[in-house]
Amino acid sequence: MSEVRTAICRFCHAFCGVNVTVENDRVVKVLGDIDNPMYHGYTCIKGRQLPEQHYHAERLLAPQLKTAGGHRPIAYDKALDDIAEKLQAIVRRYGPRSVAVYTGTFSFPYPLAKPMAQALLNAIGSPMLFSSGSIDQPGKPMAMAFHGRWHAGPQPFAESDTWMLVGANPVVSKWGGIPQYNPGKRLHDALKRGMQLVVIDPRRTECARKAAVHVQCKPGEDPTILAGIAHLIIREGWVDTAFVDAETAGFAALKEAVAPFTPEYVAARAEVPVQTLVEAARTFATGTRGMVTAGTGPNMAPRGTLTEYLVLAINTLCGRWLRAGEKMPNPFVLLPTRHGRAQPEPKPQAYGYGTELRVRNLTDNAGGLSAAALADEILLGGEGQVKALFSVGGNPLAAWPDQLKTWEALKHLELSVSLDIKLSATAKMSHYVLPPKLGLEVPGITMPNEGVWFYGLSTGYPEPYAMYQPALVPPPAGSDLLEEWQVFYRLAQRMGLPLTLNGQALDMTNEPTTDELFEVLTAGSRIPLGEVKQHPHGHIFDDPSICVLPREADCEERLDLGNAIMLGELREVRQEPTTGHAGYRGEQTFTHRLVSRRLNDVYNSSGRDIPKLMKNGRYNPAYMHPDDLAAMGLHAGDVVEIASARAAILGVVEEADDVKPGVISMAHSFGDAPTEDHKLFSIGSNTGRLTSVDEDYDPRTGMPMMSAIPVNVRRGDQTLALGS
Ligand SMILES: Nc1nc2c(c(=O)[nH]1)N[C@H]1C(S)=C(S)[C@@H](COP(=O)(O)OP(=O)(O)OC[C@H]3O[C@@H](n4cnc5c(=O)[nH]c(N)nc54)[C@H](O)[C@@H]3O)O[C@H]1N2
Ligand SMILES: Nc1nc2c(c(=O)[nH]1)N[C@H]1C(S)=C(S)[C@@H](COP(=O)(O)OP(=O)(O)OC[C@H]3O[C@@H](n4cnc5c(=O)[nH]c(N)nc54)[C@H](O)[C@@H]3O)O[C@H]1N2
Ligand code: SF4
Ligand SMILES: [Mo]
Repeated sequence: MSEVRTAICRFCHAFCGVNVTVENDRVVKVLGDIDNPMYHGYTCIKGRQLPEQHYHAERLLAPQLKTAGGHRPIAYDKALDDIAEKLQAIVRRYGPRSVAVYTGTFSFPYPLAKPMAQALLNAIGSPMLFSSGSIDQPGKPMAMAFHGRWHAGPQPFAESDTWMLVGANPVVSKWGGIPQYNPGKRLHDALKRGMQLVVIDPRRTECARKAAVHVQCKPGEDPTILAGIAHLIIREGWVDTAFVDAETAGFAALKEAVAPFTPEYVAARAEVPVQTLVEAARTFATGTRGMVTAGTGPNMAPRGTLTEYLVLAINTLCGRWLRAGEKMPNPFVLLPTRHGRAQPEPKPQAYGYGTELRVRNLTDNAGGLSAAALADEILLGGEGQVKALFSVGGNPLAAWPDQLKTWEALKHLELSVSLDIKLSATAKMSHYVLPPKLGLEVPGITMPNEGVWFYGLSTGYPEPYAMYQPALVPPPAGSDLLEEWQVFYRLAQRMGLPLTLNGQALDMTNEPTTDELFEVLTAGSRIPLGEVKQHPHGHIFDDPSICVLPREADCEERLDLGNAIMLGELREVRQEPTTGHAGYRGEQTFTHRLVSRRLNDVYNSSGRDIPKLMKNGRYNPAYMHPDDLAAMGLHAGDVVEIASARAAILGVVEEADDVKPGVISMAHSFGDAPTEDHKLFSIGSNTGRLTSVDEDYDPRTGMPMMSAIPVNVRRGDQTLALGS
């Protein structure tokens, strides 16, 4: 029997609405759902591989215990008994803080995973919850805390006539800037309407090719470029003075701080023509509606927080925030109603509160506890040392910065547990690997993409869309699997600890169902979950009556254009050398800068083992401009050594005329432990190894330099091309 059901693709965070063909309890085909009102039938090549992902030969179908002879299957009940006992012993011996949880990319699609892990940590009394968001774009919430959040939010993409993307490529990444739900169509429609797009990126990306102005800059110069754009906006009189006068403080300080960033200075330093820079500023500022948004590139380059702050400042200078009476684009569906107000929110404390980490004076901060400090927390002896680590849908050895340190740290743990579908680079090092059920085997809701609203300037769904998906197929026959949340619930049961979810105490005797917990998670939602369930293709729960409310009479908040910390950093930027590749430290010179990027066919470290996603190769090429290759006598396929101040990796060069000369563009989360480096051609190499968590980092978020990394390139060991 064959039937077609609708589902939420959870291969990535974009959650496309898809049609799934099920035969004899197995998924056989996945295509886009043309009747879905948010995605309109879109899928990408990854999503169409959900059957291959679900029935992959290397998918773990039972928990694994690490033994001297490798990982061996073990029953879930037994694994959880053992882990609970070990956890209790560790807490008794070293205290609650010795237990840490890291939630990675694949905790996002399963919205109960992180809150349940958090609930267990709370019950144990450990504050040590870290997420991949802290090594992604922690500068976004940090800058928002400095500048202030406009309660009603930004102007929507669909109504804008101009837009600026700074180091983001949403058409491929399906992440911020253009709403990430079929972004290609949204961009196409916007350009047809006449939108003028500006892209600032060292690579002529898929988005840059559609831009009216592409600023193909030297990487790492975003604070300089954005200060230059703010300078032009002020100098040319493009400021929305009514808005700035009424809603902001600190304009004079900003004006003074950007004054030295003349177009000539910026253009020379960022290696772009003066005219292009002026055009970029003019195109954005003389449009009537639209936002500047930044992506991972500049957020991972030095001073990501400052970049995000200047992004906010430019939007504010141009008054690009929703005003009273305008329709709220998305008043939420599965979250409580958002009645936007045309006023700034009170600014939260940005950093310096809550848990203190034991290294680099880091504290809790708006961007969350820094996962970049977790390796040190494991390695550094003394009170509070982390002894047990759970990785939930993450791959620290592949994804964390400073891979050599991470490698040492993971070897150091007394208890390491990976919740993963396969023996990833990290799982291979873990004492226990606990495999979960996958997306089509468990219920799902689109709520996480509503929550994206709170992440910096991102908006999540541009309209009040929601969808629920029931479990569609059973997990493979004979498997022994649990959902991620169940692992934490059952550990708590075994440890006799009570758990609280969304303020509600859970029944610790009779295990609730996922659907019951979804009800707890969505309590108070604008639309009841039960109503969302009535719409198998997803639905836009529009309510045109929900409009932006006026400023409250007693509101005294103002957006801060003159934050002293940020403008102090900007003055430091102006003191830096303007040529070469000296990086944060300035004591060495380098030939190139290595930048981050996403590849369409893989998702961080996922997908590289699925045949249709491997057709472009299994490694992460080191993309370089043909002139750079010619100058070094290199050809596509040659092995190079790429050396930063921290370490060296090997790469396989690929010719790419869309990359600016002097730049190497390379994807992250490839490779494995250093002992596997000879497999370069089948596993790629790890750019995280080039970064240093304790030399080049943001002092408040702990975010290390993970893009625009100064490196030297030279010919490497060509025999590897034969070996792997
Ligand atoms: N140098 C450098 N480093 C970077 C970046 C960069 O650009 N450059 N990017 C950073 C960013 S933005 C991020 S978000 C992080 C990502 O950091 P991580 O999230 O730690 O890394 P991933 O590779 O996404 O790990 C996801 C893991 O989840 C597993 N998995 C797949 N499906 C499921 C599932 O359904 N359930 C569970 N439990 N597990 C599953 C996969 O097998 C994989 O091992 O990396 C960061 N690191
Ligand atoms: N197919 C696919 N999709 C993904 C992922 C994936 O691995 N594959 N990863 C997911 C994750 S975890 C995230 S966080 C999002 C990220 O989503 P995006 O932020 O859109 O990430 P990228 O596509 O890497 O775009 C970053 C851009 O920044 C540019 N860049 C690098 N350094 C600099 C710099 O110093 N300055 C400037 N101006 N630009 C710079 C790069 O050339 C690149 O084009 O994507 C998600 N989506
Ligand atoms: S973009 Fe691709 S992988 Fe991501 S949800 Fe959509 S179909 Fe799935
Ligand atoms: Mo990310």
